[in-house]
Amino acid sequence: MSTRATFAALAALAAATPAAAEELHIFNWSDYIAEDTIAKFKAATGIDVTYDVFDSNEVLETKLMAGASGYDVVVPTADFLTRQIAAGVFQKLDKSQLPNLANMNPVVMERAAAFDENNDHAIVYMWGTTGIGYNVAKVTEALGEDAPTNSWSLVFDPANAEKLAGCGISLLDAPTEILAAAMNYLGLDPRSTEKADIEAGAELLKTIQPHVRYFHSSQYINDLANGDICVSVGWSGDVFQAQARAAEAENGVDIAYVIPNEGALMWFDMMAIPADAKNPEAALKFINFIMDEQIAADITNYVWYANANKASTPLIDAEVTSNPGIYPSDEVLNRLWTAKVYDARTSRTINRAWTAVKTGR
Ligand code: SPD
Repeated sequence: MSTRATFAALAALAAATPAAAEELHIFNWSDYIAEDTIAKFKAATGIDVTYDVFDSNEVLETKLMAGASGYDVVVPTADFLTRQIAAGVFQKLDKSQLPNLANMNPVVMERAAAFDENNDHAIVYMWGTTGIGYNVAKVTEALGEDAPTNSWSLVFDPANAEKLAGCGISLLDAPTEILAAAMNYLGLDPRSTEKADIEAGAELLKTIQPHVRYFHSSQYINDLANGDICVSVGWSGDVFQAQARAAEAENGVDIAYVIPNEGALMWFDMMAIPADAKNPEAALKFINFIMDEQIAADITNYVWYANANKASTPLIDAEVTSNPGIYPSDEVLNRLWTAKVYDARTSRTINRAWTAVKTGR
């Protein structure tokens, strides 16, 4: 074949071969998206998605700080995001590519802007609280009709924890959150960075540690739903998913979620694009897609976490919008605190204290 004929044959082959599909790599929390969201994104854009999950900010942060995570969109919680922005982990969002920003709730976005000035690097994905999920029948059986289900004393009072140990207590493996809840229970500022306060929280947790079945941040959904544990300090939507799974299984397990009277953490999970993302254009398309009012409503209806998309509110099921554990009343909102952004020294204190709690030493 002549050289000219070879080129012609190669050109014809190239024209016949479809271009490789664009790819997007996403790293999000487990149990945090509707079943069809990714398929709908692919149908709308033709972009192939690799979707991986995690259940710990610390795990995500370790990957991001090491660089070259391989992800185009990640979803850190706002207080972790602030530290990561300072470390240069994220690129600024090109807001001209995000027309659906008009759908977002300005009040929630403003709260999130406390962690990322002007919302320059990240958009709220979902938000929620860290409270207590419990098996109504088993808690009554262990503690009686007067069980203090509206109070952190349900788990943080060692006498109660001891009585609940048989049916199973789990705590999130989320040091910053559990230590803050313990400090709050002791009447200390849950946002305190004083070593003595953090250590006091740890001492309290050590008193209940022998009664804790495990520290884990995703296993409790199924375990609560199946009746394998009876009390979890967990994330709002995850507890409601446990409730829904039990109802679907018709196994007679009744799960409730409570934001304790003493107050609780309110947090925001944020979509952001790593500075070294390989496909920032597709990442922006994905973030814009999530801000579509129907897509945001579909996710909230599936995972039972509140979103920050005002336009989606009429599309959310009434049983979700009217649920005070998902959309708390103003009175309850006033009892919620937001996380402190810890400096490196405080983070070390927290990590040491947490290791001591988990090992009981
Ligand atoms: N299964 C989804 C859980 C999302 C939890 N986000 C983390 C909040 C941390 N404060």
